Amino acid sequence: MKKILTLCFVHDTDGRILLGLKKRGFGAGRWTGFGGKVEAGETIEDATRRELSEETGITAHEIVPRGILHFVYRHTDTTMEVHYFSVYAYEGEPQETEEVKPQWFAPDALPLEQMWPDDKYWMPLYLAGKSFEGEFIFSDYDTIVEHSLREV
Ligand code: 6U4
Repeated sequence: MKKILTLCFVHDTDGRILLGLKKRGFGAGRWTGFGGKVEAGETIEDATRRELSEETGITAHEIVPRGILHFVYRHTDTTMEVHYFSVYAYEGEPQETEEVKPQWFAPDALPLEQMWPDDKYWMPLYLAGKSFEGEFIFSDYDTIVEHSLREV
């Protein structure tokens, strides 16, 4: 089964990046950007804004597309097509919700060991302002068995 999802990272004017500690559900215990499934009748951009607002209370003024990654979770027979975005202009202050605890990080001090294992590969491209495309094949949620990644 293939799912379409979104993921966005918010940046403040001091160059910090907002991550959320997922408290429950898929990816619980990991620091990630904000996002989720695209619902019926919604565009990918709509879903990106909605998930950011639901998970942090922030309203994005503009979302900038940054790339697409495919995650194949062989052990669950699931493929996720995840659309990445950046947010530089927004309204509101991040609030903790039942699902996510938000926290600002300096880009050179991201908690990579508590993030998805693929983040080490694509995050340097993301932070360098590049757009990217790739695929990561997992044998379990902690183990990447194959991957491809390119700048676009
Ligand atoms: P529900 O349970 O309906 O609230 P929803 O919030 O719609 O779920 P969820 O939490 O399943 O969706 O979304 C998973 C999030 O995790 C998406 O933003 C995509 C992201 N994601 C999944 N695998 C990832 C990976 N390997 N690396 C990564 N983000 C990943 O950086």
